[in-house]
Amino acid sequence: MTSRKAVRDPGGLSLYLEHRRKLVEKTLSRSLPAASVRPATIHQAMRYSLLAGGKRLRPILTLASAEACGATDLTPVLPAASAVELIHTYSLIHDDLPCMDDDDLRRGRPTSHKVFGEGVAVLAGDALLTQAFALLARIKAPKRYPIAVFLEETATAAGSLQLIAGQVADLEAEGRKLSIADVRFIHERKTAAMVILSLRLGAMAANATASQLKAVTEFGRALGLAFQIIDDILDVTQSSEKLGKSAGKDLKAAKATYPSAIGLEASRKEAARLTRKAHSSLRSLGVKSARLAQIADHLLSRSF
Ligand code: GRG
Repeated sequence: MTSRKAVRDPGGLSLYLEHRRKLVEKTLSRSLPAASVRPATIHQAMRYSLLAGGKRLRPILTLASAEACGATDLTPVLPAASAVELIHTYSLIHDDLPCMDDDDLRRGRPTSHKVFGEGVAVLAGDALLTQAFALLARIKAPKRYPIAVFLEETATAAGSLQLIAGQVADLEAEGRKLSIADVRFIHERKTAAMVILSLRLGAMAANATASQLKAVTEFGRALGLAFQIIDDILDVTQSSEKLGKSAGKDLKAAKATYPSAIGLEASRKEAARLTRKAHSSLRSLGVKSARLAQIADHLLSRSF
């Protein structure tokens, strides 16, 4: 199916998500050197983590955001969608390292450092992050947004004010009882910043107007926080097998989470409140944003 046809996807959400996942998988595979290219170890490690499955939520949001802003051809949006998944995968590899969360399981498989050793795992993360910027640099600039804007926004979201800020605050919070405001500070940076970026890149690739860009940004702010609260809830309520990563780790490592700060039921209520807020942010975008709204509902339904 071509990407142009995909925009008209008449099926339900699961068909839509499945189609988008396949489109993203194909693009991701093409975004990296082949596993045999020297030095093969690094390319094998990059491909091992990037092509290990995962929900592909962030690139799917990039594509759905572009559609919500009027895109009918997804081809020009795919490099931005891939870039966010490369950065996300890098952050997972590094987060799993012994010096960070020290995890053995990710996306249902042994973590990168377990398979390739710590040195190659660090470098695979570095190389994925770097390659993300190469993909962004190749985007054909839409009228309203020069490529420098894509690069700068991505660097900010992945940098020491957002993603890395969240990770540092998370590391420093271990074992301490945090206020809900502190937990929110971490979640907004560690998780919501990349969700907002995913949506903004899709909107910008679709040459969104300022008001469309504002709407998807507000949606991302609410959805990103809801997504991390739901992730916190799942860590307590689901098995490792179901999650494809070690469950119950947050409690063991005394991590900063919503359930530990306000309890499970209040966390569910907060995720539901944020999902309603995400919905109302989309109002001005009209029917084109229906998929974004459905994705928000779908994510929330995982927490019950
Ligand atoms: C190491 C710079 C650096 C950052 C790490 C992403 C992250 C920050 C840590 C991973 C652990 C964690 C719970 C992060 C919060 C974001 C999150 C819920 C990640 C998992 O995302 P999913 O559920 O995973 O979309 P898949 O595998 O489906 O892509």
